[in-house]
Amino acid sequence: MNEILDKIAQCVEFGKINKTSPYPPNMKDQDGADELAKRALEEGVKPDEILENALIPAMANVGNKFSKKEIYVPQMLMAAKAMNSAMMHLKPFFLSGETKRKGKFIIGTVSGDLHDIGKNLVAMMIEGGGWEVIDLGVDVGAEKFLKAMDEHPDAIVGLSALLTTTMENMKKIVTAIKEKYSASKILVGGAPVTREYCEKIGADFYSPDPQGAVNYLKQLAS
Ligand code: B1M
Repeated sequence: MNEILDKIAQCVEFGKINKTSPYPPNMKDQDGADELAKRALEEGVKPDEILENALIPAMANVGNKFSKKEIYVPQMLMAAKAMNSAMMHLKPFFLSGETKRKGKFIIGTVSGDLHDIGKNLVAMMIEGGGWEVIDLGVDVGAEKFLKAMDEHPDAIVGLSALLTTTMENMKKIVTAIKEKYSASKILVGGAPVTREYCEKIGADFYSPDPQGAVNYLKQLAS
């Protein structure tokens, strides 16, 4: 069983989606995360074992390498695609409640801002960390965040901002959420955001990269 989990982890870490995908060249014609995850389930491996012992450690390696600048956005996106291809087979078990997730995470890019590449990376790393992600998309205002919080009151919230011009909206959203859900935990990030800004607007945590976000959630869940 360890062998198939190791293979899935390797496919995710190096971005091997399925047998027909040409990337990475040294894994050409080999099964990818897609086929291997399907086979593992058929062989009776539990979905949470695949998540905990293959996808999560692989994505943690990806996150750490990205933080250390050993890999860049394209490699991370390939890893995300490979992870998603495995997740497709696991999701029905999570959605049915048969297998538990660590918690819920609501994420969105703040109102006025349409940048979503960084937000998507954070979302997929957190999903790879075993959380259910509710992705509200881009240009998301306080009202939409509050509506999502009404539906998932114990979710942790993540806000991403890339524009200095609309960064101020992060403050408005944090204030609105904290007014209604004072015990909520809010994580912020994005190129112009800093730890000082996070403290100034009353958010709980700032992470410069996806792995920091995953680590923060892990710490909250333990
Ligand atoms: Co825009 N853009 N853009 N843009 N764009 C920037 C951000 C800019 C710095 C370019 C520049 O002028 N040098 C500049 C902002 C300047 C500023 O505010 N100080 C800018 C501008 C001005 C604009 C427009 C206003 C341009 C115009 O129309 N005149 C316009 C605004 C549209 C709008 O949002 N309303 C605009 C539009 C666009 C495109 C649509 C063309 C496209 C976005 C496509 C998309 O996202 N789907 C785009 C792009 C691609 C960029 C650059 C080139 C790249 C951004 C990116 O994806 N980086 C960017 C310049 C640059 O950064 N070199 C630029 C890669 C991504 C992985 O990094 O998002 O920082 P990042 O995410 C990181 C971390 O920040 C962190 O993790 C990620 C991985 O490490 N992180 C979090 C992010 N969110 C997090 C949340 C967390 C934790 C960590 O917790 C919740």
